Amino acid sequence: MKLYITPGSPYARIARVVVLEKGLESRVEIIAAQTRLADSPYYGINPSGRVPCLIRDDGVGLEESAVICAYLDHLDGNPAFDLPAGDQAWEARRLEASARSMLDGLAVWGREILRPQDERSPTVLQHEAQRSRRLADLWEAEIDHPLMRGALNLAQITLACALGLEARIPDLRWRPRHPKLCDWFGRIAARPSFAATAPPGARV
Ligand SMILES: N[C@@H](CCC(=O)N[C@@H](CS)C(=O)NCC(=O)O)C(=O)O
Repeated sequence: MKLYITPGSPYARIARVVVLEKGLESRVEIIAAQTRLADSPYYGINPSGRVPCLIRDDGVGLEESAVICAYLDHLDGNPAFDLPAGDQAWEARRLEASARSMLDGLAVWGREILRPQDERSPTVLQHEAQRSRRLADLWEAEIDHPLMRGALNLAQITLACALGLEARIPDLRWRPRHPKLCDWFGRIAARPSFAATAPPGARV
């Protein structure tokens, strides 16, 4: 299989973490795609131009980090990241959605600062900075949830990939006033799967 990524994409990082956590390195070739480039050859592989994209062994392409993670997780018939049973499934979904919400906002922010200075929208920058502050407060309160402290799951992976964007967004400063989140992030970032996939610029 081929997993198309960019080194700085937090969505691609989620899939790369799952590749490593599931020990799939020998089955999944990681390939850097040229995104956001006119006429990129990558558009012939994935017309949306987005990463991650997994090209399965049968040639079928899968988009969306959550879909790719579920596919990779089920390859060995022993999934590690399925939802827990009963009411806990709703808690897992709720936490994963909050983590993805933070990630989606930070991705918009990160994209905005890659634009030429005179094309950046101060309104967007301010909106996303404020959203990130509210969500860092939310996670400081939520990080002791048993699902965030127990076995690795997609809510944890997604949140860690979101917080890791501090390496790409200089004004993202979620650490001050969030000691529990700092401690949680420090531990998850030390896992080999996270250390190996840290975005360029990250302190590892
Ligand atoms: N919802 C998608 C988001 C993927 C996404 O937005 N990827 C960005 C990189 S962080 C991308 O490929 N952007 C290139 C483009 O927009 O052309 C997922 O979870 O995989």
